[in-house]
Amino acid sequence: MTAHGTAAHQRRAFYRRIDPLHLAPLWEAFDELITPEPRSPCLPHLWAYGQVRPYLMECGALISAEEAERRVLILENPALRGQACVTHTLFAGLQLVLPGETAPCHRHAQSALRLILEGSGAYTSVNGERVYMERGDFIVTGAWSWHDHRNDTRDPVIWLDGLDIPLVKFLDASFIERHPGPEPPRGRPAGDNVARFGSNMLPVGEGAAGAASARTLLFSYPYARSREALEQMRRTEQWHPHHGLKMAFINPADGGPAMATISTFLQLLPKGFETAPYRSTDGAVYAVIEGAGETVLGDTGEGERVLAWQANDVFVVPSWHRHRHRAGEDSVLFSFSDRTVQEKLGLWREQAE
Ligand code: GTQ
Ligand code: FE2
Repeated sequence: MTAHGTAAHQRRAFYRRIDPLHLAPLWEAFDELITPEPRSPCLPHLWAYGQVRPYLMECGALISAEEAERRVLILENPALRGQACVTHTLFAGLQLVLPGETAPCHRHAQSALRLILEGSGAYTSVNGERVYMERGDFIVTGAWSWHDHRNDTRDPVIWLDGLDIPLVKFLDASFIERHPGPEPPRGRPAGDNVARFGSNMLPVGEGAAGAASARTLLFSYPYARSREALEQMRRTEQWHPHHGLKMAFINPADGGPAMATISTFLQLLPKGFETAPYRSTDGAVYAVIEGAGETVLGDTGEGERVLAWQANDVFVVPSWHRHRHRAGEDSVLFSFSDRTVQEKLGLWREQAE
């Protein structure tokens, strides 16, 4: 046997001897563990609304919102089947509440966002305060806030859920509590939250902004307002080469992200605009609110992947996947990612070309 062969043999024999002690050699795994750049196993994928919606409606006949607690179809990353993950840190799902239904009140350690895709006039209540839903609205349910959903309208309501379920699971920090009574505690009147915290003012005497910034103050971001901001700003014609016109939703108390664990964005891409190649370490989930276009992943030619999208489609761009968006029409994209978590940990990076 060669000297090299002997060494390899001796090493394997050694690994077998230490194995029962739950020991393993780092040097055999090092290059897999500490890679020169991110190598996400997650795959890019698009869920076409027209394709998924009929199945979501079938769920309506299969189980009630009450029995399901939440009637949601999970958008599972094709590379992470069975794990309820759209990326390693984030959960995404489509939720249906039919006319007359209530999804019961609970609270949990996980933070949730809703992006309304279909229906008008249903509500979710956050700590008892009703937030009436219109298409495109972005609503936050901060960690440990009581929330229930109710549809008193004549049409189904469907929205995209985004939660930090995988992240909280990874940290082994999950808690949930179901509200004991049938009725959730009634909070402030509808509209109070936007008036109180979403009007470029903060109530004097409700605590310093510093103390408030830890909590989710503002939980209602009506589309009419954010869309109007984009519409006004587009007149300057100052398009960012990599983002078009992209705004981050913020917590008005400190200018930080609207949610503690999820960054959220709204982006306008005018008809014909193509963003320059870009990648960042936060994998992102996009929902198409308006328009149609495509997102090209990978490099031109070899390994290129095209996701063609239209209104209400949802797609995922994994971490460190180079991509560019092309808008075939004036388009508005909502997106969310774990960027704020990475920034807080000093990990976030981007590469703009
Ligand atoms: O609406 O409260 O998609 O608790 C997953 C967990 C939605 C919700 C989800 C939840 C909810
Ligand atoms: Fe929930």
